[in-house]
Amino acid sequence: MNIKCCIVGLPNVGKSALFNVLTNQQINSQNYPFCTIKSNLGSVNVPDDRLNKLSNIFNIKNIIKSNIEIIDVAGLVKNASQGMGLGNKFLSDIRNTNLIIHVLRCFDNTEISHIYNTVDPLRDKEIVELELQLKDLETIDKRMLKINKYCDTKNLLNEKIFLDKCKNLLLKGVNLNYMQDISNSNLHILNNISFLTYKKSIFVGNISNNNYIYIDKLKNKYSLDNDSIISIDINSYKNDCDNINLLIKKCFNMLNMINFFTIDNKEIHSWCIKKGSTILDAAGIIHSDIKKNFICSEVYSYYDICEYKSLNALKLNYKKNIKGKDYLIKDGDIINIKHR
Ligand SMILES: Nc1nc2c(ncn2[C@@H]2O[C@H](COP(=O)(O)OP(=O)(O)OP(=O)(O)O)[C@@H](O)[C@H]2O)c(=O)[nH]1
Ligand SMILES: [Mg+2]
Repeated sequence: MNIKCCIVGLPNVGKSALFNVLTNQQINSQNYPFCTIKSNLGSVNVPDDRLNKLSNIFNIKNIIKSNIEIIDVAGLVKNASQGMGLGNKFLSDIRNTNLIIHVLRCFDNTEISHIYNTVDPLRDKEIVELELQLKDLETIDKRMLKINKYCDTKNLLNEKIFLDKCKNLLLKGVNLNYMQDISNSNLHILNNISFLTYKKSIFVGNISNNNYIYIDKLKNKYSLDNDSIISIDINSYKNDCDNINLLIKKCFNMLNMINFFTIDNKEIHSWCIKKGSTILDAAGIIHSDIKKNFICSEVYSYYDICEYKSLNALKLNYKKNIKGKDYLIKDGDIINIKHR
């Protein structure tokens, strides 16, 4: 399953620097705004200590980790929606992603320029969010025009009512992901339209010298908990490896993803899947033919494997489970699907 995250923020806040750290690439990251003029693509492995443990137990060196695609989007500025800066054409790069990593400059350094001259991540956050909200308003207006043309069916009428509600929220400066108790049919609309402010987001405060003053301000003003904001010293990331790994894990968890594993003679393969998926969904992620011809699956828990150290010992101790297609995959399940 492909997970895509995009890195957004004002120009020159360290987005490409973060992209390089995450993806191990060397794209241009320079001290001037709009250094990035077209989106960059890369990917990062999801760190998972369990894979090394499985590798030792089964004596298999080849590990295939699950990964997340990362897109480094060009910097957004105030009035990008009216064409300022590089305009808002890059917002379409965000549309196809699952999660927004919003980088905020949280370090003082007069040598690194800031497009608005002062360091103020609270203001910066609101500028970028406003541009995303304006894009969503534009999307709603376009959709409303279409609906008004054909608004004789009940479904479209419901959609119109819901979109009006969304519009009112956006006009008040509220992101659509603040909405609670959304009915299934409205969820369907939100997902179909793929609103930018409905996407999950995580903030990265780019700090230096262990100065958390701006992070604290952000946390206080917006009631952000440790799952929604993380501070990283992007420039000295070698000292900040833990936080980089933490960021990847947080993105993964925020999207409600879990891992399951397959093991054969040659390799240990980690796959990711949405929490609440069935083993049949898992089969489809491995190969559509395996899903089509699914019979049943052996399922072992990671913890049992760590305790008993071999599949044979698990079988002897009745720790092998045979599950049918409706079994809900758990994080860390090791599966061996039988198919025709
Ligand atoms: N001192 C310091 N400089 C940083 C830090 N992070 C990034 N920089 C510098 O800030 C400048 C901008 O970084 P980029 O990664 O190019 O910024 P960007 O957000 O991609 O900018 P655009 O592509 O223009 O939108 C570079 O010179 C980086 O070396 C940091 O944590 N501390
Ligand atoms: Mg850049």
